[in-house]
Amino acid sequence: MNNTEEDNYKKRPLWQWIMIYSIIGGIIYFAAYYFVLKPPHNYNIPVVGWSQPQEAVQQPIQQLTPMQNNDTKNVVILDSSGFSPATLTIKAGFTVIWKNNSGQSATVNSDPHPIHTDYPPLNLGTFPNGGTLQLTFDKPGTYGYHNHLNPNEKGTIIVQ
Ligand SMILES: [Cu+2]
Repeated sequence: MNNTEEDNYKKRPLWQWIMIYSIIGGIIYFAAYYFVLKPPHNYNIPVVGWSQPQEAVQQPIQQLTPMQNNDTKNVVILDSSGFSPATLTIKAGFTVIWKNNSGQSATVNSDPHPIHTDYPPLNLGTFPNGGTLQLTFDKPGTYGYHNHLNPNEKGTIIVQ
């Protein structure tokens, strides 16, 4: 009896071993995924040895939030009367798009003119008529900017 069982064990064909290991591997993979992903606010906690799937999940979530909420309300239009709306309030993580309808080249630069030092990421440079610029604001604050080529044209982004 023992001999027969041992013989059967040894004679187990390769494809059965492959199946057994595949099933075990699948269960471990699923369990690891399940426990890593289950906590809803766990995405920023590094999990040693599991960085690849975590990044793959993390990135779309971070990118979706501002995109879903942007629509057209975070667009600032520059025309001959200046930036409109002159003051735009957004939430942290949102992206502001500036569109140049002024008929000539313009810039978006951080206050104060002419040194542009308040918030260097706001030094977005020149955009031609019809062009756009954009910037995502991650930190709450009040950000003043102007068109460096016509410094009377001013705007403010308030990030909550
Ligand atoms: Cu300036």
